[in-house]
Amino acid sequence: MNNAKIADVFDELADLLELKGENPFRIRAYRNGAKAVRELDESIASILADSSRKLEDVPGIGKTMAEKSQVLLDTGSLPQLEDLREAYPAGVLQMVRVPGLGAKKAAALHRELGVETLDQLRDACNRQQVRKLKGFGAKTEQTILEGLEIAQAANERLRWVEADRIVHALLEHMQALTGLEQIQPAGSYRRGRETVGDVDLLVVAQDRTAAMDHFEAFPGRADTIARGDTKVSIRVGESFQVDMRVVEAEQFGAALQYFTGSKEHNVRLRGIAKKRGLKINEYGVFKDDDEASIAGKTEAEVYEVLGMPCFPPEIREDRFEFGWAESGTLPELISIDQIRGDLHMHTTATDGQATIREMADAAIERGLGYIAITDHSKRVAMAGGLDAEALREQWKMIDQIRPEYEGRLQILKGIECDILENGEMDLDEAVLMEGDWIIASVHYGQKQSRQQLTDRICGALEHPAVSIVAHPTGRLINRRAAYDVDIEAVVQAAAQHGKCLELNANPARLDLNDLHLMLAKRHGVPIVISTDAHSTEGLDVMRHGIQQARRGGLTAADVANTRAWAEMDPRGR
Ligand code: DGT
Ligand code: CA
Ligand code: CA
Ligand code: ZN
Repeated sequence: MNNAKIADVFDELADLLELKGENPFRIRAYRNGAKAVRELDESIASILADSSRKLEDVPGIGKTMAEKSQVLLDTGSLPQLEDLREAYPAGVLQMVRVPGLGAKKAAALHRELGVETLDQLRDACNRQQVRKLKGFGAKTEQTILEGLEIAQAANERLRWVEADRIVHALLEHMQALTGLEQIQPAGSYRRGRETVGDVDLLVVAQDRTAAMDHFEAFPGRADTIARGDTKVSIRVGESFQVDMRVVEAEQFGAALQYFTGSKEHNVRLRGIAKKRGLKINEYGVFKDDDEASIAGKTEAEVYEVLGMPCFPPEIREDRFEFGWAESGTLPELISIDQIRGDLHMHTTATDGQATIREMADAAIERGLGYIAITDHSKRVAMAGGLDAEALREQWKMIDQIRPEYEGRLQILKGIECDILENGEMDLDEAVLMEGDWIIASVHYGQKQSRQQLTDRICGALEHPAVSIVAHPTGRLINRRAAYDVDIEAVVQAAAQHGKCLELNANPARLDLNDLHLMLAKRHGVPIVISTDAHSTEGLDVMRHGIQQARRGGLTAADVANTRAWAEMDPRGR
């Protein structure tokens, strides 16, 4: 039993006693004890082993706590803890830590509804059982559901958007800290990777201990993994880790550069520094035999003294960025305000939740100048896909709606037409040619051979009516691998036939990926970043697509929907 484990036991005891409704003073004594033990700079075991010293003399550790520590060291457990664990299953304890819940509410849910796991809790919320309890309401139910999402935030690597939710909750929590001067997430999160292994937070604060304490008080914290002088690691949800480092203001830029990484980028940078007779680490840039750093306050100055541009975090992977810097060709990466239209979205005509007008209004609110309505074709029967007749009906409706949006938004007639298993398009060329923007996509037969899939997609790109292929590899991040397709052949076919390829901005898709995007750029194939929205809020995922495009090194010139519709209209009308 080391200090950290003993501290965890005290914290758990405090939580369990709170569930039981114990005297708040006793509960606080355990919490203070946990904190004292965790921050001790020598081990409890060695103090107890020293007959000339008494553990209860350590501030924050009373007589009871000292005795329990002895029992813990001797036996590895506490009878009282075992009893309480029987009374309150682990799931109930997890409930206490769900943001928005706390001990009182968790105990009530356990007592009144017999809820014992987080899954059961979610069920109870969804069946609207929770709002019936005294002291709970529909709003609490909603808060709990949101809290559950954070608390249960998957194991392993999270999709970027899931890490983003945690980061936002954390940033909001940390804003309440008095004396907070700077806070910035670094690591793979800042680089915008598709998935994030853990979050690395950097903080400048007037009071380091207070900052660390406040961080540990994050309601989403499941437990503390480690706490040192300047760094705390906590677990959020099942197994997601967040590291927070408190750094000096003068070193903030150096720390930000270092902890943003990537590791490979840093290794290269260290080599560059060395050639200039400099040393770089998380504390600053140093002249070999000099003590004071010559840069470190801001990231920009760190790069500047190395003769490097301040690379956008999304490209710090040691792929092309150093070459670009050397030749002075670092691209001006695309930004979201350059996007002028969204060319992939669904409506109530198939599996979308909003009407054409609702989507149009939402698009205007988001500053777009044109949208394409692209519902599913008939092969996607599950979603009520459209046949030629239904599609022409929808297009007639668009003709009627257009005048209302004159001068504000162009509404284009589109379809997301399936590429059938045999390679044919789901709808006839005649009807497809009447549309403005025809998306082709694979939804069925994803298990086909590489040759079949490649032929299907390249065939679609050759089809005279088709403008673009959507989510070209079909992967779902953390869920489903890409289907087996020769992406190089697809890019070449797009180039040959003058067609676009989609970067689907849905954070679960981000398809094409960064490497594919670079490939497309090299072949001069225009990328269209689309939301594939199924609701008005679905239009907001554009930012994820932009982040992915930046990781692929794309500029506004590489992305077709940064242009006015008239300039990219495949039919030229
Ligand atoms: P992740 O968490 O697996 O998604 O990826 P990162 O990139 O966030 O990696 P992480 O959390 O292990 O470390 C954060 C940053 O710290 C990393 O991007 C670069 C820096 N770093 C970590 N270990 C090393 C190292 O051994 N050498 C150098 N130069 N930098 C390192
Ligand atoms: Ca990380
Ligand atoms: Ca880390
Ligand atoms: Zn779609």
